[in-house]
Amino acid sequence: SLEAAELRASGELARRWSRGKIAPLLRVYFIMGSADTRGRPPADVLREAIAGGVTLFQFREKGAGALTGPPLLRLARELRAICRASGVPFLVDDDVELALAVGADGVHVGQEDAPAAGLRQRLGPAAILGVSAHTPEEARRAAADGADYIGVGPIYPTGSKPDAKPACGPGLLSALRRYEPDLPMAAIGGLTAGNAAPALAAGADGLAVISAIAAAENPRRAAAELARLYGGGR
Ligand code: 3NM
Repeated sequence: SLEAAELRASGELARRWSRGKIAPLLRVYFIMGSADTRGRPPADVLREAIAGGVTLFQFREKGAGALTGPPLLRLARELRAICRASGVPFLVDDDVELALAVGADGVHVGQEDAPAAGLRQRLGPAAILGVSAHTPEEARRAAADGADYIGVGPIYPTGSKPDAKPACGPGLLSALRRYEPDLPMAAIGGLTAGNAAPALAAGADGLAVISAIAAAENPRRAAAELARLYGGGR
């Protein structure tokens, strides 16, 4: 119908506008839950990481011992407040209810989570919506469903996600970049400041990391080293 076509067209326009804003946010994309910090308070690690140059944060509370119920909500609120105070957008992995409850800036979902099209509808046009994608078809559908960016990985083997697929190497990034020249892409999986250059050369706009920052001796320095890959830094 004409109405559907118009809606699609305006969605396309909104996405194109947001692309210029989204790609820079992906540069130092820090993902963390309470299991990732080697026993240190997540709030402390997040503050240090932000001081080092994190550009986007995702709260991802997963795995054995993951918080639930009121402690989960309490931690999400605490981390959300830290991000708000420093102007770093706050995303929630997978849990849309939690994202809505704490006023998150957006959500990231995998292929096995809630479909992106319905999420865009639920979260509204201003939300940042990320979708994991591993094939050109998944990338195309994510873009059509209103994703602001895709997460592509694992680039290298990762110890942070037990059910991760086999490592794909930076080559998948260049393949997807050919299919989706304008779609912001975050590389993820086993990335560190020392091994991430090929992912950026292959067309990633940014680097999503858990352990490189959350498990680092010095999370501030670790984030700064990632930020320095883009020149300048802070
Ligand atoms: N998603 P680290 S890999 C959360 O391939 C996540 O989609 C992945 O942690 C994917 O930086 C991954 O410690 C874990 O390897 C990333």
